[in-house]
Amino acid sequence: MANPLYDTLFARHSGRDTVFLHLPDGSALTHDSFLRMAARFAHQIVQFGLEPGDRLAVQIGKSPQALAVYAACAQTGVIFLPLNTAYTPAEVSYFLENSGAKLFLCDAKGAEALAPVSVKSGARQETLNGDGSGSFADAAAGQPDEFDTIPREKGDLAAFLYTSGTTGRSKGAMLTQDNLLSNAQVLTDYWRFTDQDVLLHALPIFHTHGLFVATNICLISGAQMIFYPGFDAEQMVRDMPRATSMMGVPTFYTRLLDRDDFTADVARNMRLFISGSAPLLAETHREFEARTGHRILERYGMTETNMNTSNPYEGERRAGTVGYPLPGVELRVCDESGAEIPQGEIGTIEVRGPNVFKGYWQMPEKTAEELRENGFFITGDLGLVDADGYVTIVGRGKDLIISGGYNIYPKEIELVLDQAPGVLESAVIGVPHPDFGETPVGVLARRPGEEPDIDAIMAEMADALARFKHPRKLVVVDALPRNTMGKVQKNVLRDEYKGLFAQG
Ligand code: MCA
Ligand code: AMP
Repeated sequence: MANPLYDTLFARHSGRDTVFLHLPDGSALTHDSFLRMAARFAHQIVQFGLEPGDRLAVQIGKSPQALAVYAACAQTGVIFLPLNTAYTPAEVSYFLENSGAKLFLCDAKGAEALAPVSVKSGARQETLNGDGSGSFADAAAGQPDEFDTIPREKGDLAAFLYTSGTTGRSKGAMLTQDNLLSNAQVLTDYWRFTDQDVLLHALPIFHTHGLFVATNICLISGAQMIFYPGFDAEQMVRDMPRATSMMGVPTFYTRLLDRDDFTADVARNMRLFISGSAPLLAETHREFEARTGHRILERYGMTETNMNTSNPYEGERRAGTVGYPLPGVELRVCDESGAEIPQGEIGTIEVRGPNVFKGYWQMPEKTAEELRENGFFITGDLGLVDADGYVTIVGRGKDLIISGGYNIYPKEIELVLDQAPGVLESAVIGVPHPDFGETPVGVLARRPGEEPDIDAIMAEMADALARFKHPRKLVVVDALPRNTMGKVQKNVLRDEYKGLFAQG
């Protein structure tokens, strides 16, 4: 094939008048119209001087146009780099500079604040808004609606997704065409997606779950998507009778269950509910089955690996587990040295397969720390494999908080808190939250004789970090608990503050 990613996901639909997206205004977009838009974008990208291997960063609202930029990148061999729309200009600045993006597409609303950031990084900035308008769309409007696909190999890079780290510095995970394709193909078969499916798509498309899992599967199978700008439980309940499947983070499921109008009848045409990105409580699994008769299928993945495990489609979907390693994915549980430990015991999960990324962009040392020479990737998740082969994740070796499916690395917040006047040091912990699963709480040790100004700290936070990363509470104490080695005991703090957001 000339360009495996473009040919497999997109070119197969060329000339087809079948529906690809159902949009919130009631209209539908066909595969062919979508591909013609993508071809115009591809011409424009090339006209702006981008070549295969260059990076195109986007921080834009969820729209068919945003997906068309992804398709245009595949067709031109340009590396697609989507960014969370919640990131502040300070955060975006790092991603543009680190990736060396040549072109940056943003929403007109944020364009002024982002302009200095683009200038500093050397990226050309153009706008593309959630409604499809903007300088990029205007420029592309006059371009031809067919584009000669640029040949690529399956080992060529297709996308960068940035993932934060325990040091607080984000790393660009380099994903090849084959990383994306091999996984999407396996998942399409494993979860039995066909062109008869209609997927409720309410996830963001700047992360693995909404883009490389949900969207790629629909493209491979020819399934339709009911494409929402974001998650709204009321809309989901309204549209569910005309859908067959849904993918979501656990918050989607708890929010649906909070509604009395979410009933078995509403879910009557659904064949599959999939959950991932964060642990689904066994209790949510049971409540969902009692309400709808459906057993949620939970799976486990990472930005660096796409999906690793899944509960079975036909067999028992076991609550509290993430199922079996997917076909082609090897999974082992190891001690710190990388030696495999006996079945049933808890250790670090490592995975190997065609899904595993190529490494972190321009960070060979970080890559070497997490990707073994033998190809196994050290996930940082703690888990075990039971006698039946089901994988259970029991915790995280890495200091990570997952809030509503978004990853928050405490170090990033601690770096902001530690600089605040009156703060000697800080520790950020994740505590249970009824809506988001977990949420960050900042514990500040005051400098003797001084008092931190919480409002000023939160104002500083607003400039530095995306809203979803902000601690929901800051607590001031005299000193942080430490063990005999002098290390801050986050487990003691987690225990002390675990009831802060308890329900009822
Ligand atoms: C929004 N807010 C959040 C979150 N989302 N705060 C903490 N955690 C969040 N996840 C902020 C908003 O800015 C707002 O701030 C306030 O919380 C309430 O917003 P609300 O309207 O309730 O939120 P929402 O817009 O309804 O969003 C909640 C959501 C969304 C639907 C759960 O966060 C979401 O779509 N999450 C999915 C993330 C995802 O796709 N993860 C996959 C990553 P204010 O106080 O200003 O009002 S891929 C991955 O993890 C791997 C590979 C995998 O396995 O899939
Ligand atoms: P990300 O860095 O956004 O790719 O997040 C990946 C992390 O999300 C994994 O390393 C896990 O800690 C977590 N994760 C994903 N799916 C699940 C799941 N089904 N259960 C528990 N944790 C999960």
